[in-house]
Amino acid sequence: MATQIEILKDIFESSVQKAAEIRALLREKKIYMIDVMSSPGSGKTTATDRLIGMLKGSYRIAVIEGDIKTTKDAEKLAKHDIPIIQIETALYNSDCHLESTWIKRCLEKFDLDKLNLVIIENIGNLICPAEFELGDDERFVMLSVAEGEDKPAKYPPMFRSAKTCILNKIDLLPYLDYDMNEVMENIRRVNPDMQVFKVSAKTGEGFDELVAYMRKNIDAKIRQP
Ligand SMILES: Nc1nc2c(ncn2[C@@H]2O[C@H](COP(=O)(O)OP(=O)(O)O)[C@@H](O)[C@H]2O)c(=O)[nH]1
Ligand SMILES: [Mg+2]
Repeated sequence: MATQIEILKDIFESSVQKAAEIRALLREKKIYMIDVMSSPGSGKTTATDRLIGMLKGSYRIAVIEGDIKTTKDAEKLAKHDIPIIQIETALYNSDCHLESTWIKRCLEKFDLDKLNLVIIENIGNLICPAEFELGDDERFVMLSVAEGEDKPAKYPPMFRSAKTCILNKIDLLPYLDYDMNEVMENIRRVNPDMQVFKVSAKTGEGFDELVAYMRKNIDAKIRQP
């Protein structure tokens, strides 16, 4: 008799399953989780540093840092004296994205009863992190003006998968031939509902608006009866 060949239809199945478990856990514990994605160097760590500084008076925050190698980003945030776990994917085939199974392990290590906000800094790359559900409440895609206006058009899955775009490094605009209308048009074409915040993680410009928006979303989840 011929061997029955099975086709694995959903290679992301276990990852999606874990993400669903994470979502249920975070709902029960009333914790808001944000996944921050971008290409390397657009400013995720610098912005996370600033956001923690602005939010830690109101929320109990933990961070999950993803990189292929080093604990450099975790070290930059250590001054905040909050729980931080670094994932080095060099231990897992140098994967270019974070996976829900690892996020679940991190959440098991945190004391979840003492947290209400988890920020994940995903691996720097505009491609595969978009494909892997982590069970978060919201995805931020960060794009720095130094990367050019065309990235939303070139990497549509990333810009479609996130709800919010943080356009960073606007302090550099005087030194660049950057067309703000063009980038906004490229974003709108891929994701018409995307919320866009224009900021400088270096100077802090635009962060009051971003933080107000974040507070509204976080509070809507963690303060519900
Ligand atoms: N001029 C300027 N530089 C920035 C800004 N945000 C980050 N940087 C710099 O960009 C580089 C990469 O930032 P980092 O936060 O490490 O990016 P990540 O790789 O996305 O985490 C560092 O040298 C930062 O100091 C910004 O708003 N303006
Ligand atoms: Mg970083």
